Amino acid sequence: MLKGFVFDLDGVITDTARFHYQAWAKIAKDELGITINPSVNEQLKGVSRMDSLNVILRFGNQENRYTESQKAQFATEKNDYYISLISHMTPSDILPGMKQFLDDIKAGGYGISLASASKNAPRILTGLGLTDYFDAIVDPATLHRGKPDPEIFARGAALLKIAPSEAVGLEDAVAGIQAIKAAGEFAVGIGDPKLLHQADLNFTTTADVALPKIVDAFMAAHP
Ligand code: G16
Ligand code: MG
Repeated sequence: MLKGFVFDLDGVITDTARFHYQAWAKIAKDELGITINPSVNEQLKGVSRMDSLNVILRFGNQENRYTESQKAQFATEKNDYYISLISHMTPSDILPGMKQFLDDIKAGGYGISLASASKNAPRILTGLGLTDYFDAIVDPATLHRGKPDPEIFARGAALLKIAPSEAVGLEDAVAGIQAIKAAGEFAVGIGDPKLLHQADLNFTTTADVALPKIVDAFMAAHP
């Protein structure tokens, strides 16, 4: 029986990727002398802060140039700038259709949790005015491994006190869909269906996401 929904944040509820990109582009240029491009940006989605920095250093062939404490300093600087960018977020930054979808699942009595790799997720939900919809938020600082490891989505269901087989996970990234499937949950992909072909059900954009379609597909998969 379907009992709850576990949400990714960036790319599903709001588009923070553009702010991550803006902040990383500035730090990369000013501090590392590396000019990043949109293809690097794709590799940062859903990836933790420190792993994102490592992706950028690898891209600039500077993998072993800095000490861990220097790297921590760059990551802090990026985060300070990122926080200044997201501080202006409002409910108008919710992706199309997602407020209505959250209202529908709340009205349906389902549990709702957040499985975001971002340590800034609670702050972002506050800006969007969505905090009260969430029964639980996974704290990414307590995780051992990032997506595609199932840990974050498994925790998202556990916090709702439901079994993975009773949960739907929503994701826009390939690694996220893999994490949902590995956790034993029903995967809803949002984005290019070719890219997200491992999902159990796909919507091309957030505006298309509809609760009845998810319930039907979930029930068909759990006869
Ligand atoms: C998000 C973004 C990633 C970011 C990560 C950590 O993941 O997609 O680009 O690096 O969070 O964010 P922070 O530096 O704020 O802790 P998700 O899981 O919401 O897609
Ligand atoms: Mg995402």
